[in-house]
Amino acid sequence: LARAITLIESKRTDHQAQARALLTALMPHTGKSQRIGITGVPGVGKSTTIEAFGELMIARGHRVAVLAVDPSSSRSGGSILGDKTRMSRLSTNPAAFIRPSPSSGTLGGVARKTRETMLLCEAAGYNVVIVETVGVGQSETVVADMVDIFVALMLPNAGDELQGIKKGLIEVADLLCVNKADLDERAAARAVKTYAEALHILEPASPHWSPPVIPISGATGAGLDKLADLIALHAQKLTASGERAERRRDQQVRWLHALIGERLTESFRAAPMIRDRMVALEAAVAAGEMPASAAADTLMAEFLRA
Ligand SMILES: Nc1nc2c(ncn2[C@@H]2O[C@H](COP(=O)(O)OP(=O)(O)O)[C@@H](O)[C@H]2O)c(=O)[nH]1
Ligand SMILES: [Mg+2]
Repeated sequence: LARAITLIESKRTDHQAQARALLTALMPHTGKSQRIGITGVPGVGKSTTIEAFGELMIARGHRVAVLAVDPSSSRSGGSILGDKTRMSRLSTNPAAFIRPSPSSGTLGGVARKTRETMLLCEAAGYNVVIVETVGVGQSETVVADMVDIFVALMLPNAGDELQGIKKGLIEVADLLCVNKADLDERAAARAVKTYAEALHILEPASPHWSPPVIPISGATGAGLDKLADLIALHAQKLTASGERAERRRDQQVRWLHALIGERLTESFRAAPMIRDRMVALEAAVAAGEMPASAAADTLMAEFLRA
């Protein structure tokens, strides 16, 4: 599995061709896992919770893969997901597989590798795949679009935090967990209530599922059984209604279109006549001498002519 992933992450053209052939051959063996996305601000307890939750799922008889989509890795090389050493227990468990995100690349590139790694993990027999990401920038919508259920971890100080919550995060979450409930149970209960009310005014994405809000503690493990039960219930309901299959179909097609867009942009930027003209037209647009739309049309026309 690790070798196959290295192949997928490789930038060499021959490796990429091999990776494509491998993935194509493995397609019939993919798709049989429960795909779970987990997000939350740095420090909310994602790694701690995933480790305890992963152990619980293994105790329930599952094989668990943990992948990361880390938007910070693209530019600084630094990680906002933090050290992976926190999952030291899970990483030595033979029924677990842990893979940090590739250390370079755009968010789109990292997400592509993560999607393909997910398929490899499924083919290797992992029936629970957890994708961890931070709730900053675009990474949470990117991850929400590759999983069956998207779980957001929150801190118990909801009053302060609610102000800063991006509406987008709550809108894509299928399940909200108020973590660190062990620190102050009453504060956690208040936060659960606040989030439940905030969710109540939103139209649920599915007619068969209203996102629940529960208190948990990744540190003590409290609430994680409930979390596992709710995830199983979500899978059961949305599979029965056909929504899960539909969601996956839509995700695949959106992914296809994203890839096409990415490749077109790449070949556009790499085209020699574009590179030369781009500099001049960029300057003209920057100086306000030419409308951006006219510059784009000119470049596109040249690209298509070549
Ligand atoms: N008391 C308490 N501390 C926690 C809990 N979950 C995580 N922490 C602590 O919060 C800090 C950040 O946790 P971590 O899992 O690295 O957060 P991440 O950045 O979201 O991955 C660490 O010091 C953890 O030990 C919890 O449920 N209760
Ligand atoms: Mg972490």
